[in-house]
Amino acid sequence: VWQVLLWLMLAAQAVMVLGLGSHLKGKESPDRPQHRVQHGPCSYTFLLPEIGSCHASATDYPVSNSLQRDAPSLPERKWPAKRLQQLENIMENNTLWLQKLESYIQENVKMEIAEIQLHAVQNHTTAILEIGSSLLSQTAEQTRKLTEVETQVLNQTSRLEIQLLENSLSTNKLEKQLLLQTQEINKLQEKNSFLERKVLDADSRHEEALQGIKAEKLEMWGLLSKQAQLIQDLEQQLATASANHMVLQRQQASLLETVHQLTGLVSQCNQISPVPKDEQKVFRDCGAAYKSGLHANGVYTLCFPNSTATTRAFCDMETSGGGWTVIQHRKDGSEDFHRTWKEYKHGFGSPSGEHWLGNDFIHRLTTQGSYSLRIQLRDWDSNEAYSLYEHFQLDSEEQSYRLHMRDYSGTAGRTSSLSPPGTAFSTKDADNDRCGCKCAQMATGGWWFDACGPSNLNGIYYPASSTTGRYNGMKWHYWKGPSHRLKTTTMMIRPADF
Ligand SMILES: [Ca+2]
Repeated sequence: VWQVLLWLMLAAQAVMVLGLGSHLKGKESPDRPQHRVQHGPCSYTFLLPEIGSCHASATDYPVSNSLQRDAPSLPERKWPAKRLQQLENIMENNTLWLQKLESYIQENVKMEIAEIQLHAVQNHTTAILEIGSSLLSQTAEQTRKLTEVETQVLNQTSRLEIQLLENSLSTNKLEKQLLLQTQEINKLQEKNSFLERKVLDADSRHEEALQGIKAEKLEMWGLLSKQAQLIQDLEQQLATASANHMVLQRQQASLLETVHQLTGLVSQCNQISPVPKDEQKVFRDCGAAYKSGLHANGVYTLCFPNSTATTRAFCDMETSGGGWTVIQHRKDGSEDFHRTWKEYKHGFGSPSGEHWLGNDFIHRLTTQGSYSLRIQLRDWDSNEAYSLYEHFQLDSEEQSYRLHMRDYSGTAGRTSSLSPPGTAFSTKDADNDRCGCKCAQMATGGWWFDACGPSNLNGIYYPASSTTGRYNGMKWHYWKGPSHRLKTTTMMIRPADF
């Protein structure tokens, strides 16, 4: 483009050189002739010089203007022929020059277009190359990323494989453990069945034991009810005991007086009577003495069965046909009956007064034959009553002088007041009763205490002045109640077939 412009400028300069004078003059005239060249979108306009106003000759102003042909024709007379020829030559030269210029411009334009096209192609190629390179770089990036991903996947795969291996190993271990567990479970099941059998056995045994325990429980209930009754009695006795303390003291004084009187009587007896001849004989029992013709009450000498040993006993030869060997007698409370086992075994007191003949002798006598027992009672109002047992027997000392009696009758209660058959003898130092307590210590004296039973003729001797009964007093329950006061008691035995 710049070259084309350069060429145009050169052409303009040439025109100016050709007709400067007329050119200046032509400016002032708008009707001056023009020449237009069209080349594609570009158009070139050339102004042609005016020769008419020029006074100088054509030779003086040599102008090379090829456009003269196109200029308006001037009157031929003003132009000399020579000059015209010159102008024509110049015009031809200019025309040639312009043609050259035109072709040159065309060539240049072509080159320019080719260059532009080349440039565009280059730009395009560059852009494509850039796009290609960017695509390449993107591809490389993608490839790199893919490689990374592949590496990660490979790592993961190897990790998973390792885990799989570990898992299979642990599975093997677990299988082994499972096997062991199964074996142990089998063993345990065997043990369990064995234990179950044992438990069943134990259950049956327990059931039996339970039955036994239930029976014992029932017995215990019976005992408990008895105990409750006794406890009630005891409470009553305790309440009265304190109230009667003063009374006891008075009784002691009166007793002392009685003892003095008795001492006087004994001394009188010693002075009066030596023992009768008949009484010096030895009998098996009072029944034998009676049958030998001795019918007087008194103290007789009796021999132990199958022995040379003797003892002395009071014989009642009057009551109910006589022949009774007195084994217990109380009448005034002069004798202490709260004695030991040994004392009850051998006997104590005086045969003519208050007396206990002795368990040993009673046992021997009642086991070598069949004997009856009669219990004679009198209260402070002189009421009398008796209890009779057709059959009476005492076991040995080894068997705690157990009581055996049957065929009860009498007036001292419709029910027997003795403890049930089989009851053992107890003293303050020998507890053989059926009570958790010690009846012999609570009720005092030696007796066949059950738990503790409805009778005790060896309890404390309470005189008439005592207002209420006491649990530890002499007692024959089914005659007139547990607290009815007794004045005299006699227990005596006789052969059943007397
Ligand atoms: Ca006891």
